[in-house]
Amino acid sequence: MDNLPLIIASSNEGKIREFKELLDDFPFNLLTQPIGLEIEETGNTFMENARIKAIAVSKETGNLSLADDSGLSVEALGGAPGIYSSRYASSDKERIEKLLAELKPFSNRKAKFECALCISSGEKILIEVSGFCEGLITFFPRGKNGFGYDPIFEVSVLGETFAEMNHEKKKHVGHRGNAFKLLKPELKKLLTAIKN
Ligand code: ITT
Repeated sequence: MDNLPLIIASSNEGKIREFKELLDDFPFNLLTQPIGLEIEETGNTFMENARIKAIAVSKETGNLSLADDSGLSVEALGGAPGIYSSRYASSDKERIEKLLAELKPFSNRKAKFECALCISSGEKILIEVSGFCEGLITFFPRGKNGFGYDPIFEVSVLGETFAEMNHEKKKHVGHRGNAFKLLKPELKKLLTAIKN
């Protein structure tokens, strides 16, 4: 049997690379969403936005789709940028500079990454799970790996930023990896149900 198409409902290269690594032991034909498809993220939570993206891409392509809505919530900023993490500024560099400037007056550097994953078939939600990672916002960017806010997010227990970790380590401790740990058993059940 040919591998089942699964459309990654994202245009973020960093996320897509992580998805491909996290799903490499599944028999999917991983494809990315149609270029130029604009989806308005009108939800009030990460999960609402993940559902909106998964449904839009599945309806557009006629295949199963997997969406991720994620972001960084900073305690001293009342949870900002949160669901606005991508819209906070127009490039990774500007987002990092803006966050460090806003956080300058605060000694509380606690922050949390969240990743909401949703798999849908058309409008039908098949699986949804969330993963988290707690940490601290550094005073300066550190490390060259990853994407987005990775250089300023230090995982408390390890003392390293996501950008200082190799892919394997980020996969192990990160919010997306933690969400995938919950997704995988559900995905196995889904594949068995589809085959039978
Ligand atoms: P898609 O909607 O097309 O997937 P996006 O980048 O707009 O791409 P989101 O709306 O979910 O995705 O915004 C998430 C933002 O949060 C993302 O742009 C990064 O700035 C940040 N982010 C999410 N996961 C991250 C990670 O693992 N490391 C660093 N930053 C991350």
